[in-house]
Formats: sequence, C-alpha cells, structure tokens
Amino acid sequence: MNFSNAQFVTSFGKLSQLPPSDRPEICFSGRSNVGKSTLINKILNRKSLARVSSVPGKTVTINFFSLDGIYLADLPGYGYAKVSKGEKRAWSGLIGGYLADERRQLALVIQLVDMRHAPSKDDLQMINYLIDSELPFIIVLTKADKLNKSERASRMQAFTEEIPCFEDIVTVPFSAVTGEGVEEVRAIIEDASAEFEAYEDEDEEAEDEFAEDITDESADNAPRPCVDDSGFLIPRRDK
Ligand SMILES: Nc1nc2c(ncn2[C@@H]2O[C@H](COP(=O)(O)OP(=O)(O)OP(=O)(O)O)[C@@H](O)[C@H]2O)c(=O)[nH]1
Ligand SMILES: [Mg+2]
Repeated sequence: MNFSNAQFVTSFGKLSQLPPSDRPEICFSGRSNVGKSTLINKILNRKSLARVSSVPGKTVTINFFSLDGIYLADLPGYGYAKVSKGEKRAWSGLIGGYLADERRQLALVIQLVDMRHAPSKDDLQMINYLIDSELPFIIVLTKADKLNKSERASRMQAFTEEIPCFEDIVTVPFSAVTGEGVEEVRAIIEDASAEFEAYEDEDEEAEDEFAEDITDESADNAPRPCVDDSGFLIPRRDK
C-alpha cells in the first residue's frame, strides 16, 4: 500500500447522506482530542490532510480518505463535555449509526485511547459495543511520548484491569511526535484489508455451501466471535 498517496474524498454530517460502502473501510474512533486526525495524518505522511482541531470537538462529520482501494473514515470525537445535549445526541447517532450500518464493508475499527489516562465511560461503552457487536478492532494507545518508562508500565498494568479482554485485544502504543507505532498501524491496516477481502470470498463460498446444506440439521452457520492467529477479534462462521 502506498501510504503517501491518500486523498480526502468527502465529509458526511448526517447518517442519511451516507452511501453504502463500495470498498472496504477502516474507521478511527475515540474521544475528542485523543489524536485521531493526528494519527491519520501521520500514517499518511501528511501535515494536515485530516484537520487537527485546536478546539476539541471540532470534527463533527465523518471524513473519508481514499487509500489504495480502501477508505479510511475519521469518526467524530465523542465525550467532549462542553457541548449541548443535542450535539452529543447528533454525534452518538452518527457514530452508532455508522458502526451499526450493515451496508458498510467495515474491515477494522481502530479505537484510540489516551495512554496517559484510564478509559472514560464513553471509551468503555465503545469498547464493550465493539466486543458485543463482534466487529474486528484494535486499540491504539495515543500520546505515548508523554509517558516515561515507569508511567507507561503502570498504565499498561492498569489497562488490564480497566479494559475488558485487554489481553486478547491487539494494542499498539503510538506517538505522532516520536513516530512510535506508525509502521505497526500501517501493517495492521494492510493486513486487515487483505484479510477482509479473503474473508469476504470465504464467506461467499460458505454461503453457497450453506444453501446446499440447508436441509442438514447439523449445519450451524451462526456467527461467533473468535480470536484468530493474528489476535484480531473477528466474527467467524462455524463450518
Ligand atoms: N504529544 C502528543 N500530542 C498529540 C499526539 N497526537 C495528538 N496530539 C495532540 O492532541 C490534540 C488533539 O489531536 P487531534 O488529532 O485533533 O484529536 P482528534 O481525536 O482528531 O479530535 P476531534 O477531531 O476533536 O475528535 C492536538 O493538539 C494534537 O497535536 C501525540 O501522539 N503526542
Ligand atoms: Mg479530529
């Protein structure tokens, strides 16, 4: 994938404007100010393709960027205290609606959590939603440059108690300042896109087989979560 050849495509402020995916998408979710737009710029080698807010809570749209046959979607940041209830409702509707939209070809959710702090109530709600909905996701721990070695070790220990299934989730410490984690996130994006394409093909074959086996009572195609070799939480079908 050529990460230096991405383009801004479009922004959506309303769920009703969102067309179905025509290619796999990878989205970035997290609190306002956690560093979503900064991370996107960093992995795409750009200064300001994704707008970095001086005012928290500024990104109130879903912004799409195209990258070698996939889209990256910068979701609006949640959890900023100083906005009206109406605005909060609009944001959670947009984020929740996007994630639950079955017309999306969601290859991966990259959930950002500030490495310096315990996850917020909203972060935990998001993480629990991602686990329950069986969407493939990883957690990127942002602003790693702001912690020294011992602070980092104690936060990592604390996360194991604060975040459900933390040890089963792929986590990447990240810093836009030092460049830590940049290559790892790029590699994960590449893998997730390739895995998604392969899974789609496999899924189509499984559906064909299921159609043939439909009278066989032992055929159980109910989706179930599993952790594959690479550690992704991925919904799979029993064969
Ligand atoms: N030191 C440090 N600062 C960072 C890092 N990533 C982001 N920041 C700073 O954090 C602030 C917020 O970053 P954004 O990328 O705008 O955050 P966002 O998640 O896109 O915020 P919203 O668009 O409001 O949801 C900016 O001042 C960034 O410069 C990092 O890795 N290290
Ligand atoms: Mg932003």
